[in-house]
Amino acid sequence: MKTYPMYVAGEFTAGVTTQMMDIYNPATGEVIAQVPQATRQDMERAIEAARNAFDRGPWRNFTGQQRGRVLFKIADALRKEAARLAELETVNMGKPLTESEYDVADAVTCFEYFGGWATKIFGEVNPIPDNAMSFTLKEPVGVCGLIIPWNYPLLMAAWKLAPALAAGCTMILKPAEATPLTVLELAKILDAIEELPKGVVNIVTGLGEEVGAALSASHKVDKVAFTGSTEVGRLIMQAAAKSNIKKVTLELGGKSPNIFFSDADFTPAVEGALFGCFVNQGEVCSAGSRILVQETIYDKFVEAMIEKTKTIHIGPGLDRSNKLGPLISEEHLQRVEGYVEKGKKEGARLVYGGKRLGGNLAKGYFLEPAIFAHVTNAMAIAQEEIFGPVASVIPFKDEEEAVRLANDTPYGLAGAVWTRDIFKAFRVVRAVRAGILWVNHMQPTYVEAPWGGYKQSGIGRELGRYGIENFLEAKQVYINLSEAPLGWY
Ligand code: TAP
Repeated sequence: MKTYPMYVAGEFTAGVTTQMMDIYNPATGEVIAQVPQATRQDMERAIEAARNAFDRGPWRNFTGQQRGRVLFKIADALRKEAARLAELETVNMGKPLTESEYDVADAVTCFEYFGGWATKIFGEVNPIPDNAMSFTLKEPVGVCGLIIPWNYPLLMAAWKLAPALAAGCTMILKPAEATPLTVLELAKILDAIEELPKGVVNIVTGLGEEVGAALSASHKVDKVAFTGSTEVGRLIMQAAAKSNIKKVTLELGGKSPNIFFSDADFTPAVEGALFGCFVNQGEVCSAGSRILVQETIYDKFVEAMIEKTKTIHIGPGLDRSNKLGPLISEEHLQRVEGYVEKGKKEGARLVYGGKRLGGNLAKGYFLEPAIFAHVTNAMAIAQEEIFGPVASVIPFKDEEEAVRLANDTPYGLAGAVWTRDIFKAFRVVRAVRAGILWVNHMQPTYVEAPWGGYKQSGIGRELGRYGIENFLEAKQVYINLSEAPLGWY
């Protein structure tokens, strides 16, 4: 079994207590590695290293070109390791290998994209009326805590590390306790890049409630960028408020509507409903888990969803024929099964799946995708984020009702609309209060385009121009050009 150290102040370390945590393969339930279970003391050391690297290190004075080159080198090194990293991601997280391959490729693109931004950070001249000049400088926000979830381990790390590095920040990354392995492999890549000063990136493994909480409560951290549940996002905001009013960006949960009008292209629409909800085992913040279908095609649509779902192979992600892997853990599987039971009790009709798989998959955390029909939007399965392959199919009468149902949720991360009528599509796009709207597709995500939510799905945006702005402060500079005395007194 492999043991991974964490990465603090440019050194690989086991931490002060050398206590380790077991890391599992969710397809088999076996322990595959051990990583340090860091303490608050370890976290403080990492914060100190990042603080020191920001306040006294050379990184902050690197030119944009120098920082950009570091990012390009990370991208190149990641690309060379892509096959190995994708396999490790699948073994640790469970997702099908093809999806891990996409994730690693997207992580490479993310470092390249933000590498390009490093040379394009500039402020503007402000048109003030007096004989003076005002301009804005963009400066790195400082020491950043980056806290990420387990559903896209390496990719979520890239989404945060790449813009923070491009901006000139220093950072402490805390991966989710279940999935630290690809991030710790990335630490080796970072360490091999000579131009990256020690202490700029620190990676601390451990429990969220301990080291994650210490990071968000620290007075020495200037910003926390978090992706995870709305519940923990709330704790992070509280910790930021109670400590030093650190900046916070939050990418939180969702319960996204995927809306199908009767004039949609039927076959792609059915596939879009399944892909939107079941990709990555449904462990996706933007999962289209509320499938709103117009009454006139409802029965035919549900029937087609069932038939297509029967063809989805479920099993270990390393076997390329499988399109659905295991859920992340036994605990999470039980939570999702709990929602299947709840849906039945609430009176929704379970028309397909929802059972744990036995036989040679019994030791892993495999669940048949579940389809609930005749769901009403008030049911818990339509309101709460399940984070598993559970589809709630809700009928609607007309456009007005579709929009009302789509917006009837505390979340506002994403949504999709399927129709051949471009005018109707655009009306729905405008009416749904969410951060990402797709038309005739669901889930494509690009590093060039902003990502984030309305309402309780978060604060701020990642990726695109917004992604770099997240890690910058704006400093307004005023230069008096008048030689005359002020004449005030
Ligand atoms: P969480 O339980 O919220 O955990 C996310 C991260 O926060 C983990 O690293 C976790 O550490 C850490 N954490 C836990 N308690 C903490 C605390 N008190 N203070 C600071 N950090 C703490 O979410 P998850 O189960 O890993 O991921 C699923 C959630 O992430 C879903 O709600 C999903 O919608 C959301 N998500 C959102 C997006 C976007 S872009 N909006 C993308 C992906 C996922 P441990 O692992 O040690 O608990």
